[in-house]
Amino acid sequence: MNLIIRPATPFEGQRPGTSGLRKKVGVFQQPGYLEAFVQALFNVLGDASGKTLVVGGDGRFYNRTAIQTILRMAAAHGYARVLVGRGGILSTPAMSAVIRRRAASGGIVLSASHNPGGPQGDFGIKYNIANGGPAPESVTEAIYLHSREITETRTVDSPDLPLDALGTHTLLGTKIEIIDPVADYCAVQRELFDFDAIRALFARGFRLRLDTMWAVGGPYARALFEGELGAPAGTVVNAEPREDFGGLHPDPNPVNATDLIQHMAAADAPDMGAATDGDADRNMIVGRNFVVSPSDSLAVLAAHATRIPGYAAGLAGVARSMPTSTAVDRVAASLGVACYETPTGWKFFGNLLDAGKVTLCGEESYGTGSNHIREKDGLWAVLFWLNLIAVTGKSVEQLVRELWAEHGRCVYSRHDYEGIPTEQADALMRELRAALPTLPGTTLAGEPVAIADDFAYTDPTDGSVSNKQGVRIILQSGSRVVFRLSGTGTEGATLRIYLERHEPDPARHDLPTQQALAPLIALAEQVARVRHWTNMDGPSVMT
Ligand code: VG1
Ligand code: CO
Repeated sequence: MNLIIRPATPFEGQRPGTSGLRKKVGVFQQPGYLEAFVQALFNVLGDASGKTLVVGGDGRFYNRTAIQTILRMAAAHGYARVLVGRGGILSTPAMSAVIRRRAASGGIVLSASHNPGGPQGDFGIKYNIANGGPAPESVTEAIYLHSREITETRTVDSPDLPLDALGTHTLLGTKIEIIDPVADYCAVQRELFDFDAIRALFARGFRLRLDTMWAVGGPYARALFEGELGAPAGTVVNAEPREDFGGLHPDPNPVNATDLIQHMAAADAPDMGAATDGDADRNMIVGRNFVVSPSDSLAVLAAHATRIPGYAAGLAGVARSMPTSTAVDRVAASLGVACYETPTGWKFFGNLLDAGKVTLCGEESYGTGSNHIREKDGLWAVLFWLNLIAVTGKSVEQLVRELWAEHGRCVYSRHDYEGIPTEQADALMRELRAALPTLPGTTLAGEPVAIADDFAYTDPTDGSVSNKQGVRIILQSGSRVVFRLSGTGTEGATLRIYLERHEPDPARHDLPTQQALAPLIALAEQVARVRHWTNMDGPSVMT
């Protein structure tokens, strides 16, 4: 077996976005494309001797090919050990768990998460650091800069390794271990939740429908819920990971998980429904004919955290991404703990978690998690809800309604305008940013504008600054509209408009969300000329 050094030329646009580098599969299939990015990563990471790397992905099309390429390159780079999930499988939270439990120096996740898969779909790659979390911007920017200066890539001339059986192989001097992809993950969950209480809940006939959307969550959910926790077979549906996610969009929201929503609205609906995304880090929680908004879910978990063994000592603090609703802020205030507001993307929670400043964190995009790992964790959220239901005897809907009764309801919606020509989307944001200084003090949606700015974040632990993280228009009452462009798409631009209004009056908690937000929707149109720039009559997705 020999080391091979190949001359290489840089590819355009290998800048990681909100969560790694995501492109159409065809882009990754270009000869040398993946190699150039991985070499840039290894160049940034430097000396690998004595170090352990973890590799795995969500099983989508191109996962296996990419993993074989990466294993050869990791050997050429001199890693002591590489751990690979059997079949090339590791959900994003499982990757985080493996890195932490096995003291690895980092891991490479192959996933485009909630983006569609298959030969015509998307592929992605992301690096996680030794704490188990996504690399911070300083690292992702360094990778991008190196990708522009690549002159050679290094690999070894070895045949593909058998990924489907546990075992150990040697490539050059590197030990490659094929590991059980679910064991470490399940061990982490066992330390946090009262499995006996959840087991007893299922034994009493509680019915859960858990839709893993033909994605990587399936094997984890089967092992945990139908295996250890005794839920009846068939609790987990769409559980066999497929390379194309069954041709569906593995994004657990009411628009894409329509099958689950229908089941939960039926006369014989189960007690609780849940869904996870492509790489199983997102979750949607549904009660009987009752969809829980992700921001409310985070707030409910925070409010009741001490009922869960892993959080019995209380919360150090909480964090949410800026566009996420302020429901959790209200809970944090009543608990007397700090609430941090970060830019979009899980990488911004890592430092806060490492510093012990926060215990729970979450995003409006169906992401919830805690200090148990450094990624959001879809099945963790399902376990948390089940544990809460088991110990409180309350339904999903009751738990949310109690939150609203105590703190008021943060009525919330996100409007996505997908596939806009990039120039048009940039022009909208430019015009909006230019108008910001003129807005404070003016009246919009019948209220004075209190703040109109572009969100900037200074990390409280390392002082790093992230600018231009989303335009916010906040009215005197706290109602707000936020505009930002997605950093995970692969075609054109996606404009996200986030709308939030606090409703203290319980008599108005059941107003249809879009109706309750109508004045803010009109405000968005007025200040950003959304129809003009997008050339669309309305959002392509509303969640
Ligand atoms: C989206 C979400 C963001 C999330 C990110 C990764 O990013 O808005 O909250 O962290 O996806 O989630 P953007 O830039 O498209 O708005 V996942 O589950 O795709 O890794
Ligand atoms: Co995901």
